[in-house]
Amino acid sequence: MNRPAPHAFLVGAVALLAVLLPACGSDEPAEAPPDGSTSRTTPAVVDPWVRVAAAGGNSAAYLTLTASGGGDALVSVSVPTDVAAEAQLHETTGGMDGMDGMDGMDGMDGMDGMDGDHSSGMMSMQQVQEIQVPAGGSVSLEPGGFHVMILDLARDLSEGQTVPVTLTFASGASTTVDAEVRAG
Ligand SMILES: [Cu+2]
Repeated sequence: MNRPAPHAFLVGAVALLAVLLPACGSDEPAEAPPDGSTSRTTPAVVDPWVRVAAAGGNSAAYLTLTASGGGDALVSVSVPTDVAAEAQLHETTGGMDGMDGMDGMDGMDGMDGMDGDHSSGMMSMQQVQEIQVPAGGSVSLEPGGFHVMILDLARDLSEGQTVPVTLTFASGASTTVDAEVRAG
């Protein structure tokens, strides 16, 4: 019996959904903060959201970072422990060989169920050390690309809730945003 457990199927379905969702167009840059005159302004966080998921599983957060001044880089992320055990910076790629990044991610065991399903495309992702925000530009964390991986959820994430996500930058600055839970 190779039938995946129901929760494993759900993870696979969510992963597949992430692949199928069209990439959002580039968002308009946010307006500069009031004190945007300095070159080391913390990047602005635009439209943060988190995908609906069940306790015990994984989720992902998406947002756009806009640097009105000098560039910066997102170097770490965290969520409260009553939300999930861990958050990581990840990048999804279209390759078939990136599964090494999944080491230790017990919650992703269900991805095995997608092995051999080459016809629908395979999502692979890996942890990244940083996500660059170009000076005067922006970078989008969106389905199919960079994302904040949220591992081992302590509770259900239901549509309409918000999750505080803390972003720390190479400059040393950190900011916490409330990401809205959406079906995706
Ligand atoms: Cu991920």
